[in-house]
Amino acid sequence: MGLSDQEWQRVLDIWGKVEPDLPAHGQEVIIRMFQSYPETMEHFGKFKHLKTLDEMKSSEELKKHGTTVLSALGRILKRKGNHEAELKPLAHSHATKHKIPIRHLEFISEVIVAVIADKYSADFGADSQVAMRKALEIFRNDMASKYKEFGFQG
Ligand code: MNR
Repeated sequence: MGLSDQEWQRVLDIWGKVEPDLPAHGQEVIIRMFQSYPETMEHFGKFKHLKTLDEMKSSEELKKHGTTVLSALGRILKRKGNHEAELKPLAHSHATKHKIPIRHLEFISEVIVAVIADKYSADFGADSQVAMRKALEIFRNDMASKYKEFGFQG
């Protein structure tokens, strides 16, 4: 099921709040993902050595990666589901190179919603959260079907 125009509007409205502070939020998302779901760290040769929260917070490389992830996600959300061109290369690298299970995309989706809810509670009410979860679910479903085209069961 797709999102209504109103739901996409809610998604893009809250993204508009998140966007000016993308590096800080990206850093927070990656750190929370690593802390809440430690197995996600195993995909990252370049971050495996980070042991403590302080080490994670001090890593410019981690912050840069967080920015990369949220920038890509923002470009996808702005397509309002019409995201084939943006999704395909991402699905290709995550299926064939990084080998990221869909389960881990669920983890990061939960973390993204939680980080936005923490920082923008006044602007991220129940209806906006529902809309964002739906948008992230569509993203994951489309990643999953592309994964299969690339021969990765996810
Ligand atoms: C790289 C976006 C979720 C693991 C990248 C890159 C982008 C990206 C963009 C850089 C270009 C490339 O390699 O395609 C996303 C988006 C995600 C997401 C958007 C969901 C919202 C995850 C999850 C991971 C993971 C979940 C693991 C648990 C990786 C790894 C790399 C990478 C590993 C390569 C890092 C490096 O530079 O060595 Mn991703 N992601 N990603 N990603 N992602």
